[in-house]
Amino acid sequence: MPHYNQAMAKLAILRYPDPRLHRRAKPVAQVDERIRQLVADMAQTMYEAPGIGLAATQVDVHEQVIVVDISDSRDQLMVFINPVLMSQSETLSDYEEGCLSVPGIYDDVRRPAVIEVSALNLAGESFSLRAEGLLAVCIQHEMDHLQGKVFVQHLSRLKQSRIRARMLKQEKERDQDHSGEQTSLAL
Ligand code: K2U
Ligand code: ZN
Repeated sequence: MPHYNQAMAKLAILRYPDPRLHRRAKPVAQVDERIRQLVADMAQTMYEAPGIGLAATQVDVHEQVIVVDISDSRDQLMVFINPVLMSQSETLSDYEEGCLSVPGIYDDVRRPAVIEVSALNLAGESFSLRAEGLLAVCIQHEMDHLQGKVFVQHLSRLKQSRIRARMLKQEKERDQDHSGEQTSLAL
């Protein structure tokens, strides 16, 4: 877990089909204290979910910030600010993806196997990275989020409608449980 001098907060993750997940994120104008605090909060949220990636869109912040950590030791945080896909291989690969905004849903998505991405780091410096394997999948999955795209949109229309129905049912059950708790607390 990286060390930051400000208190960190666990942020609420938007659930599909929340329309805010489909907003396009704006470029970060200045890598300042506010962005460093956002990254700290996103990293904590990702580690606690647990997940191996998180995009600012998922925590209802519509700026181009992504955090990734695919390490087993969970202490190799990668930060991508204003990421740009510079190249992608013709070779495609399938990976069974999940998403913290679509809990319980996993399905195969085909993406370019090797990518090159340029971004700013937390110091505001530009860097480029060649990625393959799970790292390439994760970065592309998170960059989709910044474009307002959720991985289920790579699936068939039929699957999307079934997933949407299941997510809405899950949310209704959660709301009922929650209102039940509130009622019992009020008694
Ligand atoms: O919701 C998110 O964006 C976090 C995603 C990142 C991800 C999705 C698919 C493939 C790779 C990364 C995941 O929910 S993090 C959970 C997870 C953990 C290990 C492997 C795959 C997914
Ligand atoms: Zn996701």
